[in-house]
Formats: sequence, structure tokens, C-alpha cells
Amino acid sequence: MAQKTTSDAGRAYHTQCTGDALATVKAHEKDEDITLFGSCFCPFVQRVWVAFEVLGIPYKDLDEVDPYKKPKELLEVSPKGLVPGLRFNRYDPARSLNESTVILDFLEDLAATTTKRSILPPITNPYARAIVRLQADHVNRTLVPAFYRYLQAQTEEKQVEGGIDFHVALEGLVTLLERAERELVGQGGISGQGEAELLQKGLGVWIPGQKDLGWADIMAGPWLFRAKVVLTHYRGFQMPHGERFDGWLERLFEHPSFKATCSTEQLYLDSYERYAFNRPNTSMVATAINEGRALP
Ligand SMILES: N[C@@H](CCC(=O)N[C@@H](CS)C(=O)NCC(=O)O)C(=O)O
Repeated sequence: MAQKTTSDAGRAYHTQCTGDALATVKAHEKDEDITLFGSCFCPFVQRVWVAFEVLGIPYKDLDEVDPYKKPKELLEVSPKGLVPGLRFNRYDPARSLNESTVILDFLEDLAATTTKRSILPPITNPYARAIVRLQADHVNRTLVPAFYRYLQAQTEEKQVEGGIDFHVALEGLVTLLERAERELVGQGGISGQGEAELLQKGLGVWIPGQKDLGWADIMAGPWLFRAKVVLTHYRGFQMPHGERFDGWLERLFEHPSFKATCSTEQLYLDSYERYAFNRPNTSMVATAINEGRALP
């Protein structure tokens, strides 16, 4: 096990992006039909942000919304005061949407009639779309809660248990990615490169040679990235290794649309210290984990 950091330095969460993410925010300062309400450290926001980038949908980026202070303009777009939220400025009164998974569905549908890009397999292949959604379901109901349980675990015993559960959750995702590949790609009778590419659409960069991020990459990516940075530092966690897994993470983390939404590592280390030491009143997510309830 790698060395872990064991004392709370009392660092506060950041309120402005750094690095590549800051450059992306600056490139999206002008008014657009859609405003994205986000916070620099938030993985639920990062999902939506990556999807905007991949799908090529214009947006104005408000990256400095503090969801813990719950300003009025955030509550107007997101009733619980959680980021991400979207505001549709062309309506009067303005319309809005919240919930990262719902927003992803919305952006996918919007792109279908505007930019014509997609992060799902084509609608003509309903089974492939369902398999990809199964991956996302696993991310949301198993991987994401396991991440927070592990990070917030304070006793040695709970940390060991949390580490095992998080590994099992990762393995579960890999099993689903392998299943998608086995069932959907390369099953005899492919007539050429064009057909092979069509079959791989929306399955994401798990597939070697695939350049486009897919649904599961975008759903899981923000927590995989935080696992690499934050869990390694605070829990001595080691990412599983293997040619396929390493290759997948490299393609994902190095993808221009993913990188464009990443701040420098220190921002995440500072912002997640409060989770790692399970400080009281850290967030609604942290409280739900401590009370054994479903995430907000
Ligand atoms: N289910 C929501 C969760 C969003 C969420 O928990 N966002 C956090 C930031 S990472 C937040 O706004 N927390 C504010 C709080 O805890 O009061 C989604 O998927 O969009």
C-alpha cells in the first residue's frame, strides 16, 4: 500500500478552477443560451462539463458557484442548491435543469438535433444503448457511493473495508465494459473498418483505438480521476493495474475534452481534505454517507 497522509491541515475547498480547467472557463465567459452553474472541485459538474465539450454545445461557464452557500441564483436552477445546474436564458422567466444524469440525457438529445454528435451508441442499436446505460447505473449506484465511503472512513478497519469495496466496484465496471466489448464489437461477419467503427460508437475509450469518449467514460471519469489523485494521497490507494485498465485510464485522462475540465492536482487534494478527515457538515453527500442514506 502507498503512503497515506494522516493529519488534517485544515485546508478549505477551492472556489476557482486552476490549470486547463481555468483556461476552458475563460474561453466560455461570454453569454450563451445555456449557463452552466458549477464548482471547480465537483465531479457531478465535471460530467456535465465534459459532455458540453464532447458534444460541442455552446455554454457560458459560471465556475465559481459555491453550493455550500446556496446563493439565490443557484437555488433558482437547482432546488436543493446542488451543482451542476443549467439555466436556459432565452426563456422569460428562465427555465432550468439540475441533476447531472438528467442533464447528460438532455445534452445528448439536444446534440442529436443540433451539433449531430453523440456519446451513446446509435438509436438504431437499442441493446448497445441499454448495455452502456447498465454501466452508468453501476457507476451511480455502486462506484460513486463506494468512493465516498472509502474517502470518509476514519478507522483502519473501515478504510480497509472501504478499499476492498471500491476495488470490487471498479472490477464490476470492468466486467460490464468487457461484456459490452464481447457482445457488441467484433462478433464475426464484420465487413470492414467502417462497420467496426459503427459498432464501437458510444462505447468509449475502453475500446483500444477509440478516440471518442462514451457515456460510461463521462459518467465514471470524474471519480476515477479523483481516485487516482485523492484516494492515493489520503488512503494510500493503488489503482488496479493491467494493460487494458491502464490503457483505458490513459486514453480517458488524456482526452482533450476531459483534460480541458481538469484543474491541477493540488486543487483536488485541498478540496477533498474535509472528506478525508470526515469533518462535520462537509456536504450533503458526506452527511448522506455518514447516515447510510442514498446520495442527494
Ligand atoms: N445528484 C446530484 C448531486 C450533485 C452534488 O452533490 N453536488 C455537490 C458538489 S460535488 C453539491 O452541490 N453540494 C452542495 C451541498 O452539499 O450542500 C447530481 O448528480 O447532480
